[in-house]
Amino acid sequence: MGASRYYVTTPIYYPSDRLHIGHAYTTTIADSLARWHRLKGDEVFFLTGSDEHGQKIERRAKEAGTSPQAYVDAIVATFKDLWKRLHIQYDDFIRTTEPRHVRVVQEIFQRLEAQGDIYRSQYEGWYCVPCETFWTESRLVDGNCPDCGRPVEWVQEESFFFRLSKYMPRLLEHIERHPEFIQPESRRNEMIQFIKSGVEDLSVSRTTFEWGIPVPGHPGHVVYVWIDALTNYISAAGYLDDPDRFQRLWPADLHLVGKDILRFHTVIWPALLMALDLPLPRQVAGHGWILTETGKMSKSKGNVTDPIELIEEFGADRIRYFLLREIPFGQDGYFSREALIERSNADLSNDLGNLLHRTLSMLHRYQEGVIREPGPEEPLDRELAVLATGAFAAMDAKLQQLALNEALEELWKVIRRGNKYLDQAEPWALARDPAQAPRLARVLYTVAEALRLVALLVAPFLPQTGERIWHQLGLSGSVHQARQDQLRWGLLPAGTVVQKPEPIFPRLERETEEEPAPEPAAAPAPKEAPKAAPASEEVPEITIDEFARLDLRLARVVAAEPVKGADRLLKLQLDLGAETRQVVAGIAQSYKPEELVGRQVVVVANLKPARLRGELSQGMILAASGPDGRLGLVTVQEELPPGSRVR
Ligand code: ME8
Repeated sequence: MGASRYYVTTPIYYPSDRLHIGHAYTTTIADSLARWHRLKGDEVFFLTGSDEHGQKIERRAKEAGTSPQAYVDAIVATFKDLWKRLHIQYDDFIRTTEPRHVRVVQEIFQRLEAQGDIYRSQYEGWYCVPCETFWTESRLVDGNCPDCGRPVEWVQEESFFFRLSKYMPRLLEHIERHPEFIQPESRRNEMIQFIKSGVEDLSVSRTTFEWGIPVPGHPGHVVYVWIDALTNYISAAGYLDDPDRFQRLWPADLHLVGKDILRFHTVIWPALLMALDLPLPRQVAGHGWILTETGKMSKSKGNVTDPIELIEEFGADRIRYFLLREIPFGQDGYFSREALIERSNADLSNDLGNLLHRTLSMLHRYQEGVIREPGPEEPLDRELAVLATGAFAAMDAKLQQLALNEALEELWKVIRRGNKYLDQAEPWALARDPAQAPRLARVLYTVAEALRLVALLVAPFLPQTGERIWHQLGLSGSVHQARQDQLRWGLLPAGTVVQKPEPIFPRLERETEEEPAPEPAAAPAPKEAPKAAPASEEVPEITIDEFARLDLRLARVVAAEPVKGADRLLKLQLDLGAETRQVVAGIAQSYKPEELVGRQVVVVANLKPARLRGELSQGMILAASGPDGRLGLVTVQEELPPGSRVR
């Protein structure tokens, strides 16, 4: 796959207010695609910015008692702060008040006027200030704006018009010839219908406000929103300033927008480009809405979720993962804290975090934290290697269709397979036989190497996570510097010293849970710890049938980690032969997690599941408690398969 150039954009957002999670959604998608193309070795240009002119901002600034420029300066600073916290790595941030942009807009206006594509006429119509949109009488709903429902104003003014209608036949032809131009498919059909229903020329100047780019040669007129805003995509690429650079960058590969502004990008923007004799962008893709229980999130409705608060609480990568994984591109999706917590616990803690933790714990426990020269590869190892090396192409194919959620699903197949691989390869059993050292080295090598690939492939989507896995694996440099050629299997060098495992995604407490059930832990709480073994006569006699109701099973501890905020609890993953279970046990004061991995324990397997500190516990492990509260785990003398019945 040869490297090529990749130019991706987000909308330039209005600095009329702070951004919300909906804006973060568009930008996270663009950032992930940009990072993916960097991994592929492409020359990437990822552009975002701010759309700073217009009547709404003029009014807001006035209300705030400040100048429009000072007003937008302050808000744009919050945009940049948000992008930093969300780890958005843009290559350029264009502000429409910058001279490099103003110059392009004025020159374009003049040129279109000179060639007769912009003409002077009279504009009359109903205008919605918050939406900055004109409406014909017939579109009004009860005399109000059909979009936001608020009152419209009658506006009559001299205005310049762009001959939009003239370009519609050419545009239709383009859309029909390039099925990839408008995504998703359903929106493409909508746009075709819209164009066929008849498009009028477009008013492109205003005399009713001042906060805009002056129309050259016509005092009193300022350029109206769309010519000003849309041209950011070429002004930032060096349209007039740097023709060589522009030549290299234009046309853009992807304009990523919300469905609200898809029409402007697929009707007005292509027509403007045609009038300027410039090639059209390869693709314009409109995504769906992030909704909350009160409907579409929007600044004017006041039901917005502040992404900065969420990032502070959950970390950027959990938010990014949720947005990318939960909502299929083009569809609307609900955002809720509950869903975020659930996604994070299931995919990030249980699958990814657990795989990393198990692998590193065992490398420390059995190999002093060193990746050893591996023994011969067996079919089971090959299977994981093939899946992990195939993931890049599988993900790339999904990303070309903008199916980011499915691309992540492809990667999670590798992660889940990695966990299953460990269960099947049983390194804890190999570790007990010195003759198996080369095999053990192979198993741990295989899973660590799979994790190296996971770090590279997850990094475009979850930049901090990729980096943390990379470092915990003991790899040098930054995962973000690595390129596609690093995705070959077997590049992890023997001799690498891995770091101590540090949980990358501690499980989050669910919020709607009832009070936790009493702990079915092996050990009672220290304050209740018996001073001596209770006398048997205190417990009533039972029959053999009553005893038989207990399903006691032998299990092997495959992973153990502390439970956040509970100093007595450990969360254990137990292999019961036919299944793996999670059990939370109150043994943290007697055992360290790393001491437990590989041990045989006895579990009450038919105990009703309970939640402890938000963690699911499916059973209870047995331990004897000594007079000082010290515990002794119950085990069996012989090596027997996990799942063996204890009676
Ligand atoms: O429209 N769900 O700026 P804007 C998902 N300046 N995405 C959402 C969203 C939601 N609930 N709400 C907003 C403008 N967005 C113009 C653009 S481009 C040349 C000019 C996202 O600040 C989505 O990407 O109103 C939408 O298109 C954009 O924010 C609108 O941002």
